[in-house]
Amino acid sequence: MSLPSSSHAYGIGLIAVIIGAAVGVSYYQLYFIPELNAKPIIPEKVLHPGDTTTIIIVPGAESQQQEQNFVPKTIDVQLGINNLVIWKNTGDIGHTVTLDTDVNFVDKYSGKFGSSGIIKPGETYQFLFTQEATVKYHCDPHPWMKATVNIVHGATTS
Ligand SMILES: [Cu+2]
Repeated sequence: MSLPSSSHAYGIGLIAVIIGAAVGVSYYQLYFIPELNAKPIIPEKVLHPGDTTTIIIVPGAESQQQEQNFVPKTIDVQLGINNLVIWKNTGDIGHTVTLDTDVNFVDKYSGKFGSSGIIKPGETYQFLFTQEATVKYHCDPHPWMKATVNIVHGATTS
């Protein structure tokens, strides 16, 4: 009669192991994975760079005859150094900073790039870049206003 009772104990032990594994797997899927996805690991220097990069939207930027609109038109931004970029509209009419439609870019930390609407004269739009990318953008009302920001590794993040 000892055989049935020991196999019974074995059965309970096996069930306990299965339940334990199931609890472990669901904890991993429910809590651990979302936690990882929600908080990308970004160096402190990148989250709080010592410097900023300013891009000026100059007066007359809306003119197709004028070469200068976003100044500078192409710029390298270094992660951990000056990766907080500020667009300042110094012109007389509103403009936007809008991602080109053929560019697939979403910053893992800051999300979607681009001003939510018109940047009025005297106002600014800013974006914290946290990963390497080539971001081509334009102005929505004046699509001939085109520019590029290259986000590259900084000396302190390599
Ligand atoms: Cu414009």
